[in-house]
Amino acid sequence: MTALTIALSKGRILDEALPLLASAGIVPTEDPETSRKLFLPTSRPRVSIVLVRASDVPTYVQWGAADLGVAGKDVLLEHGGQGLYQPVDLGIARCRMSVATRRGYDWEGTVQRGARIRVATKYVSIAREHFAAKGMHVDLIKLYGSMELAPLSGLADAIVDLVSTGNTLKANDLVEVETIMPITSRLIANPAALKLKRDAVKPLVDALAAASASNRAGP
Ligand code: PRT
Ligand code: MG
Repeated sequence: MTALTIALSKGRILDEALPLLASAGIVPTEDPETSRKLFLPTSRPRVSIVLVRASDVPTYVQWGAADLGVAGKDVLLEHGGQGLYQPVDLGIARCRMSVATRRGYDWEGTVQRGARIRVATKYVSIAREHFAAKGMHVDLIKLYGSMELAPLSGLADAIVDLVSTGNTLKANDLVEVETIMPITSRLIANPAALKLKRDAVKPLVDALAAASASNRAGP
């Protein structure tokens, strides 16, 4: 049987992907959260899981170091998606990409006046495209974390960040002023693996599509 490698990231994607993989008959033989191994064997003899940073998952799959992976739409849009198939929206790790400002900031007025503003974000491509489509002039400031700090410290007028419960924004006295897009995580596949390892990959893709069907249907 063909060997298969699946790239995942620890945290919410792993938590929500494991039940889907389990229904496809793939269960890690060690606890991924506590194991120090980066390659985890599974209940299927030739299938293993490799744990990498969330933003590195598309890179592993693009170069064929992993055959399949699970990555957020945010990560895929920033990566560009070159050399990747995205056969299934798994409907997991659901959140939204939003614009937020300090409470009390006159966002509507700023947009109407067409004022030039500073926006801090880790998601520069998504932000650039969003504001260009609105015809807004923005200076984008690239950050790697703690975006909430930017409006509070005066670094930027607004941020573009992921929001799920909204608790992080609320705790920092920030408000969501625009929703850019809903975000879920997708199954991604290396095109060559999809062809050359079709007998192993196709049933797994189909099983994951079936297991995630109720996620996509929504509540
Ligand atoms: O942490 P690391 O730098 O290694 O990578 P990462 O942050 O990309 O990984 P991880 O595991 O945090 O996120 C993986 C994927 O989960 C992301 O690419 C998203 O597609 C998805 N996801 C879903 C989220 C959230 N929900 C989310 N709430 N990713 C991040 N957040 C953060 C958000 O950035 C903000 O800081 O959680 C905070 C807001 O949460 P609420 O609930 O307070 O609104
Ligand atoms: Mg994180």
